Amino acid sequence: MLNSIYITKIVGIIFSVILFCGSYFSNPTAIQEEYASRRLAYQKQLKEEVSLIFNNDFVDLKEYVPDKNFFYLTGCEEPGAVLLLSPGKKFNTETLFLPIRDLEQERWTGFRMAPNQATAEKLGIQRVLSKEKLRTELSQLRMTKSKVYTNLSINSEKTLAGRTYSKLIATIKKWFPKIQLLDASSALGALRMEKSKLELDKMKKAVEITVEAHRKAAKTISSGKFEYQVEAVIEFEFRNRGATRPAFPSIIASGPNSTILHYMKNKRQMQPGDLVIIDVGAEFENYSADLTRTYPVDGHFTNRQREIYNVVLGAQEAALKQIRPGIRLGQNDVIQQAAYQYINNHGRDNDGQKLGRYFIHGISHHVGLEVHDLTSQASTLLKPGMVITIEPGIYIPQENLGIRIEDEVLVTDNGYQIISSALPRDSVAIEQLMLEK
Ligand SMILES: [Mn+2]
Repeated sequence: MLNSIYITKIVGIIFSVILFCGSYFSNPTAIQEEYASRRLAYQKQLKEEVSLIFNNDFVDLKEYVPDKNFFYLTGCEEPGAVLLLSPGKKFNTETLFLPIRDLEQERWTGFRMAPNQATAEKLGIQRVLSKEKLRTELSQLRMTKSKVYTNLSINSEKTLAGRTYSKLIATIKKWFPKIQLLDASSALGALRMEKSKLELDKMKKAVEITVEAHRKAAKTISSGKFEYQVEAVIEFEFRNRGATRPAFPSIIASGPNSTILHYMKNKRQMQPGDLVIIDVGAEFENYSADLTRTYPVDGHFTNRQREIYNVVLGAQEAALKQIRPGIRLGQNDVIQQAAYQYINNHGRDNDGQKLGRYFIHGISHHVGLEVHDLTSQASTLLKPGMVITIEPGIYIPQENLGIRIEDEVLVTDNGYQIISSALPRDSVAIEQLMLEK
């Protein structure tokens, strides 16, 4: 039995430990907790290994975009930051390194976060130190034989972050010659494929903005107008509704351009009888949208255009029916097959040939922080919370006829939900949309 004095002492010690932890992490917000739990989940995947996750840096006057893996783990957009994660058996250490502030430079390029405890509390990250301390911190981890996972691809010169950091990486390799740099993208992809509520809210907002931009575009399209005029209306709508930027170069492809999958010059004058493919997406708080519709420039489809349009729509429906948890998404999967079979068994080209050969791209990709979102190579099965596109298309160059319909779909417990359903898909509804004022 314990003496009551000892009990008082023990209670006292426990109380001070709670107080200490409380001051160390003063009431993390729900958002801070979410980022902290992502870091924990990521570290669990890597077991005992160390990670260095680099953010992009600010380069000259070019538009600054944060690295999406870095953002996913921190919610931080500070240029030039580096996150060091060192999982341990008892305690995980997370340290964010920030560039030393240069007040003279800040007069040109703006305020930067300071490497101190106040920033740590703001971000909900254990420690925030000056980047100068990176070497000391790494040596304390006995890096001489460690593997280090990074978000820079092995061929790092290919990525913006890789180019920005090639000097730092070379320096780290010089400091620790035995270091083995490994690619963290598969571990990150595994986590990023399944979206949280916070992420879904942002993605739905990006979709909502993109739907509104499509609606405005539908009313703008007419023969005599240039593709870039439609692009201007769309991108005005993005920005005016709070999107940061287009998630990818806007595609406004009319007439013969509609048969070119990634046409993005957008400089042709639209002609009577053309179709125009509009494949655009807003980026909202770092999350992308990706929605495609095909409009008749005159406001009404010809019989032939409607015939092919309905084949594409039927293929999209056939693909949608396949979506549920457990279905494999990959090369030649059942979703792709369903769309291909539908296209190949409906309609003909002018030589009487089947149309399968005119469906020349993948039916689907994940969407998220990136428009073609990061995935895990190890796992291709659909799970609830994943968001994918369904985008069949038929492109017949000899008829100047290209049609694509693309929606975003959330995989649910039993099937799917189209999150872009506010935008009409049916050919008659498309014509009505173009008439609205
Ligand atoms: Mn797409």
